[in-house]
Amino acid sequence: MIPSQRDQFECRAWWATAPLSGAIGICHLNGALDPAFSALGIKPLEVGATRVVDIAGIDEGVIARPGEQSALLMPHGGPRVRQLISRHLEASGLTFVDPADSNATSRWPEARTPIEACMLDALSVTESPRAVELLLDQPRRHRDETLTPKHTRQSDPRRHLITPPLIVITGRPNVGKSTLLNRLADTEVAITADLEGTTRDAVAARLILDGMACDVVDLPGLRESDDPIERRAIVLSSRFLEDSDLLISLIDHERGVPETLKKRPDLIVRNKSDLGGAAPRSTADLEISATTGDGIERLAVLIRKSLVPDELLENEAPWSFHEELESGRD
Ligand SMILES: Nc1nc2c(ncn2[C@@H]2O[C@H](COP(=O)(O)OP(=O)(O)OP(=O)(O)O)[C@@H](O)[C@H]2O)c(=O)[nH]1
Ligand SMILES: [Mg+2]
Repeated sequence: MIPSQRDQFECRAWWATAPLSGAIGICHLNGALDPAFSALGIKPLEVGATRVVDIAGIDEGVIARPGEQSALLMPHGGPRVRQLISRHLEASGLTFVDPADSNATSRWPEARTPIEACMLDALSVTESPRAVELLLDQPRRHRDETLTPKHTRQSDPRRHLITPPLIVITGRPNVGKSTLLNRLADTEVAITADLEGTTRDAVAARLILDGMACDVVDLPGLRESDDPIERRAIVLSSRFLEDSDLLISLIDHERGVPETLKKRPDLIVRNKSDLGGAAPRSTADLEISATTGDGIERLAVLIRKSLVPDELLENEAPWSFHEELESGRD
């Protein structure tokens, strides 16, 4: 994109990250950078350079300058730091823009084509390692006129590589749902106990499963209960069932899928393989032991394949991964 005369002198800024405590924030600066650097008390930075800097006495962070007119300021991402930096920059004459009101090309002036701008947009939000190579290859694929997209953005399961899919684990009490979530997360995110009704409320964690970022939710066990709070928690958790992109019905070595399950599961996984047991194996797609870890890697692969099949990852056709590619602006 050739910047207009106005763009060359004006510096615009926007936050590419949500205001979450503890995270790193990314603030894009685009336009004439020297006034912005001096407002922040940062010494001029060459194109391609990255430096740790004091940001106007507000925070310490990193600044990177990928292009003549673009820089990325990376302080701590908490709401207070972000607010102070925004105010400071606005007081120095910078304009903050809402990314939703601008198009990818103006957000990424260093991109050589609109498709590259869309790719940079997608790369800035995806948490899935599997998306990276695919996205980097899209400018080539979109240039090749012999290839045509096979899906729209919304119908393409590869969208799950950009927006983490919701994976819900449901099942009877005590089958090991929380133990499985902890095993997948490789840390204790949910309380487990040999006691029915241990999980009273849905517990969620964002995990990378076979290279794909997913939000995995562990629900309270489905059972009749006299406790009004537990009954309410079970009703509330049913909305996760409705919204799930992938529903896992976890069964154990003794009992099968509960008849009360409101939505047909995408996967039936039989837990506690270390205990043998009487429950039929033939109904399950996979056997695992959440305690020993047996079958957990196979489960991660099965989840990813169920959501984004191998043939789509290997498919050479261009990917409509960005809404601007469909609204005809490319
Ligand atoms: N032997 C064996 N025990 C397991 C396995 N997975 C879970 N358990 C045990 O089963 C019991 C129940 O596990 P939880 O993870 O709390 O079960 P849950 O399905 O979350 O139960 P609720 O929250 O009550 O619905 C605990 O004592 C676990 O240690 C497994 O693969 N093998
Ligand atoms: Mg539980």
